[in-house]
Amino acid sequence: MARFLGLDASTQSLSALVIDMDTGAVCANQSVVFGERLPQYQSPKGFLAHQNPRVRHSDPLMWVEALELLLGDLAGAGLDLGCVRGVSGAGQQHGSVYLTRSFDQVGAWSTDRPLRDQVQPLLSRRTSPIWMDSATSAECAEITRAAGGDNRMVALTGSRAIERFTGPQIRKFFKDSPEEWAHTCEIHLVSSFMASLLTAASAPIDLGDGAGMNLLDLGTGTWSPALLDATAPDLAAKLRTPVPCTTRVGVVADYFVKKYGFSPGTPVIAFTGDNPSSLVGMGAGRPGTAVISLGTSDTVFAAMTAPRTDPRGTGHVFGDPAGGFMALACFANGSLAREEIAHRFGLDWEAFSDAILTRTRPGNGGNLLLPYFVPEITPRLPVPVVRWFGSESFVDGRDPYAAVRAVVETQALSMRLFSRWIGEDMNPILVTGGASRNRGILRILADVFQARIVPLQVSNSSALGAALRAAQAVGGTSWEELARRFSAPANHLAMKPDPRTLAMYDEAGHQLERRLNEVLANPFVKG
Ligand code: XUL
Repeated sequence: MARFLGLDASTQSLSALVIDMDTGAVCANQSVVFGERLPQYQSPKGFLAHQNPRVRHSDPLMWVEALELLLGDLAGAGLDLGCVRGVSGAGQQHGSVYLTRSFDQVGAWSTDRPLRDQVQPLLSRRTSPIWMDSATSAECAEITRAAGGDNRMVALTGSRAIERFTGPQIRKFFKDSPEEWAHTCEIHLVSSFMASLLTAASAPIDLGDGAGMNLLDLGTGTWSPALLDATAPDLAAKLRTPVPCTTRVGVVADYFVKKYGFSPGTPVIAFTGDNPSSLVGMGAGRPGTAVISLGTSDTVFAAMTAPRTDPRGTGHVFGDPAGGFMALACFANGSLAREEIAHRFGLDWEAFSDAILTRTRPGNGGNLLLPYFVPEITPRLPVPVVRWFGSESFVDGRDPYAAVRAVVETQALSMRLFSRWIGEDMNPILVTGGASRNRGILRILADVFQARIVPLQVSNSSALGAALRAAQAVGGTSWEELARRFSAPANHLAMKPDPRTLAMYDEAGHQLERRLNEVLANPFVKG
């Protein structure tokens, strides 16, 4: 039996998906939701509470415990992990883990003690800044200055210096915590950290996720000496050489063989970022298909036919696991903003969808909401901004249905606005993530983008992408064949655009841009 396991360490959960090459089936698809299974970490949404909304950290030990729980669940559900021929994984991008000793110095995990207890003494920093953290504006400015300006940053790394990116986060740690910094000998992304746990060795960062650090020279595929210097002293010594994400980085450690039944010598392929992994999971690793991912963050991405960067400075270029590069725009107020509105008005997801499909009309009678409940990445808003414009009942919070349509229309319109630079074909658009089965949300995406919106059969495209990457690297199956077998679109769930809404959404897009410009000019003023 040729089976491949893909893991996905996302913001709110750790998931596993197993594909079977013989039958073409997904034979396991399971998650551990941190808030539910690991309440002791006090991270109901996957991160620790902090009074400053710009600070967002998680406890890396929560991810370690989740790995054990998840493998235990799989084995407990009767899945024979001994049949797995290769493992790869994905992680929320940009988050970083800091160690006092290299995983290589640890050698092997002891089966006498839980993994968590063995990892704890290795941490030089108790918490990990994650992609939602935006507390590094000063460091971004310092790095940009040292590197020679925004344009130089973009030319080198594909992105401006960005608050959540790992380089500025590393610089802040070095500046704020000199003692812990002095004890740090190795730095990992969430992806390479998870791969290191699994192999009991220091796994290198891959080029896909590495591109989200403001440290990688995209032209050479190596760390940029100028950016390493601009970020922190001796940084080169704390990072392993980055590798293409098809690289075999080790084998599943003895600990997991003994405890969960993996076969000895099971190869582990480099882990990458959740978005690059999702790109191949969606069967979109080759240019020609754009993807919208509706998760904790919403992202719009596509494999690139030609090198391009975002003149507005909010978009990014990452490595595409299938070769070349991918373009991406990321929005922090994704599912958390939708949940906020649903929760505030006591609506379940069916009622949420119904509010769009049957109770409100495109354009929302002119009602408009800026739904930035947490600091926003795109456009760059350093503080939460929530503003209601329109009818009295809407502004006063007495119109739940209009509020639902308003949050989704603004999300879709701003995805369209801020992904134009990507310049790739945007019809059809594949859609993935938790909200990709919500018909109301698909309706608005189809009309705003005037494109056919197509969900996948499998909803966890990042874990699927990880399993496919393992199959490609270990089994040698081509990307095309893997996509044909496992990334089938659910055409019966596709949503077609209504051309009558075109002019109205163009106008709504202008309105939104006008409101955003007002707020961007002075985000700290209360509306
Ligand atoms: C991408 C980004 C997010 C995280 C969340 O740049 O910050 O999409 O990867 O998982």
